[in-house]
Amino acid sequence: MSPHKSKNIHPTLPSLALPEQGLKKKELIESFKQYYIHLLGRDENCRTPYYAFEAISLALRDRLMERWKATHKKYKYSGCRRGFYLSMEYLLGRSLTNSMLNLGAKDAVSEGLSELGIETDELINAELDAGLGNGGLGRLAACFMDSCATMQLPVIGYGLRYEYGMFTQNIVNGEQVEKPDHWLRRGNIWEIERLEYSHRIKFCGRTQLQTDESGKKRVHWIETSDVLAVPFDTPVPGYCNDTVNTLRLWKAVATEEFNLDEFNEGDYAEAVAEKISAENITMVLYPNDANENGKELRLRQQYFLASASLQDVVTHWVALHGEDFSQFAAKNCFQLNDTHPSIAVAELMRLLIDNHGLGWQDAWTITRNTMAYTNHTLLPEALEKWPVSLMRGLLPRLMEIIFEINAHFLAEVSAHWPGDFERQRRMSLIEEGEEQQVRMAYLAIVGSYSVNGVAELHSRLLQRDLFSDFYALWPQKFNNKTNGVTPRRWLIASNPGLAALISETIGDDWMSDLSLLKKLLPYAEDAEFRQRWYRTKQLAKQKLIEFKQQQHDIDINLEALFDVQVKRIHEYKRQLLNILHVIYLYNRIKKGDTANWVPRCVLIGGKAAPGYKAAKKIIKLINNVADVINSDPDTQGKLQLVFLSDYSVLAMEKICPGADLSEQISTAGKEASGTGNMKLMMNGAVTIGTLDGANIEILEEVGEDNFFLFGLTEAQVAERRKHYDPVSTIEQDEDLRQVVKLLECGHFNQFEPGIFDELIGSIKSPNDPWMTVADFRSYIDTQKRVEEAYRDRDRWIKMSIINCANSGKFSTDRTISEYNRDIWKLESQPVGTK
Ligand code: 26Q
Repeated sequence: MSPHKSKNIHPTLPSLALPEQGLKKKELIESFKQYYIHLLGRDENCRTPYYAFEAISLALRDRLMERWKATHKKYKYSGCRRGFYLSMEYLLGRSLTNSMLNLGAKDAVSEGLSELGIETDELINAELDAGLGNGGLGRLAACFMDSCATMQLPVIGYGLRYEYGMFTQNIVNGEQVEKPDHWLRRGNIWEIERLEYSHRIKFCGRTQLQTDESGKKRVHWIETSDVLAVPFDTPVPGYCNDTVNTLRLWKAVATEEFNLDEFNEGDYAEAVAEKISAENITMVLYPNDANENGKELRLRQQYFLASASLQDVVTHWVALHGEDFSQFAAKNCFQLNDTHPSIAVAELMRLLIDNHGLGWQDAWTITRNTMAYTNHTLLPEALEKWPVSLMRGLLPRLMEIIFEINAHFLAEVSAHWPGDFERQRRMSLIEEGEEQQVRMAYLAIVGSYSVNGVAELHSRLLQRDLFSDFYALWPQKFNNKTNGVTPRRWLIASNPGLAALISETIGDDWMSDLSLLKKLLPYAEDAEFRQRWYRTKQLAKQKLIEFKQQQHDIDINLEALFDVQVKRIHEYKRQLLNILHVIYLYNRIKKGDTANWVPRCVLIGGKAAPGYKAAKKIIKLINNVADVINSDPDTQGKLQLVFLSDYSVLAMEKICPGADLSEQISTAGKEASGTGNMKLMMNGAVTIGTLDGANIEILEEVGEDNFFLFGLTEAQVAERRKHYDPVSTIEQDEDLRQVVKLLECGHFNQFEPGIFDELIGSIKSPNDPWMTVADFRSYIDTQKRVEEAYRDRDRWIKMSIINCANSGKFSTDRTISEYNRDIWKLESQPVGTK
């Protein structure tokens, strides 16, 4: 019997009224003490702040729990349409500050704790980051959860509960060394296990056509190896509004009857090994932010997420509506965070047809009206493909369904373009070749009613290039949803100093309507306000210095321009271009060309995928250049280069308040959107950037006077590529020639000959896809304009204020309201706990 159908075995339970738990200082602290002393068994002699962190978190969790229940009830009884966000990644970071903030309990907690002699910051720092994601896409999912709850939308997030999150990065001899991140080693105070809502996930086995009593044919997927999906729920509070949504993460657990036979036959070790292999599914997050094709475990993870989540929704549906699916599409929609969960298209078909007896056409109509797909990449090589042979072995029934979807789809294509076999070949869900492969993006497009990119340019390029055939067939499916970031985490919580200054100046309504930040604009002309803004920035820079000093003993100059590039290390993001500029500055210092010098501290941080050799070499280069520059007496007070190791959500919370300059320098047409650009802008950093991703929209918001634009446009990149000749560009540019010479002569790798040869070779190649050399001159000249602007403090502060004031568009509240208006069409569900 499905868990949803079970009768309430404690009929008195629902009326078990609990005393209301206030958010007043006194009540919170009573509750804190109760947990600290009685549940955790600690007292004032306890030396580690961890248990106090747990106790205060439990006290807050209780308060969330009431609201969580109330929200759940509201959704249940209103019978509202619901949205489900399917994502392999949620980069949540820490939760304590967020819970305090969204519950409106920040002051009560810190005052109460301080009366007990406890420093709230110490407890905040005892929490580990939940790093269940790689970068932009994972953090976007977390920001979306915050905004959905804040806008009181009935959205559940579904994901995987990885035992190990994103690796931690150590730098040893300048190189990245990965260390596993066992973030759950002390448990996770914010989650609740819900065994009763577990589902069984099938793998392997074979299919068999059977005829039932009524003569109806049904496919049975049999002889499978099953794994249990056990949900762990995390509360997602909205901002001061009593809504608490759910993030449900699945953990893989071996089924109970696990290989009884083998146990009984005495093959104990085999049986235990298989159990472990089942539980491996959710053991570790894949640390690639681009496609690492063909790994079976990854496909297992994807199907595990899709199947568990869809079964959850479908069993819930059946518990309420029986086998009547006529309203299913009217009441449910699924947003696919990239193609990672896109096997959901075939899985929904399977559940509807094989488990609930729907016909193909009915099931297809439902599927096509419930799925929506978001693409996050323009790099064709990063589009996911799975070998047919692999999928057939692991998911035989799904492979059959995909072939059938493809047959129907190709019939549509041929009806639209009769006789155009070349187009059928191009659009087929199956790529032919030495090895047949399933094109997951095409499956997602064919099975969805909406396809969106994550910034204007990105969405346009998807239509023009990557998915042009599909756009020609179904133009109405395609749309844009420019990304955002949640201002609760990325401004209010991370930069309390600036948030307070803003609220003192324009009130605090901006916190849930970020467009109101525009009210700051007139204050850019107010000298006293600028002075306060400057002081706030300096304080944040000081704090950033202190944060960095915990890692490394380096004296950073507070007066320097803080020039920040933090993001995954990838060739298309062009950290190399940044380094070329640093070497250029260094060379000028060495030549004595330092009139009107603006001191600069270049901070670069990011992780490289462990298997991405070139990215790892870039990290090594940054560290080697840093060693040479920072230890040269000539650069003192003028130039520093710092590699920020182990970049993470937590690190970004410390970095963005203190940044002056935001480096967004990808090759035009390659960065889908970027979201670090938005976080930095919101905190008053000025962008130096190419016309790429959401940079273009940032530029539109702030105007050319408040943005340092450089580089080729996407169209110019395409044109230049035809006759790209970096070697002659280098020869003709004296500054660049000297920079490349310094690199080639081994100045930064004196005891490690040749280690950078490949990197240097890559930018000198006419086939360099990222065309780093092509943008060098424009970048250097624009950096000169940056210095001029920074030298004029008043002008710089004005730019900083104007950037923050115009960042309203980049709140995920705006993004989510657009998803909702155009795709989800959910009704907001106000919750009252009273
Ligand atoms: C795929 C297959 C196997 C293993 C891993 C992966 C994988 C995992 C993560 C592929 C891609 C990702 C993440 C991609 C990502 O973060 N993209 C970024 O998404 C942001 C949010 O939309 C954008 O702002 C960035 O421009 C985009 O690079």
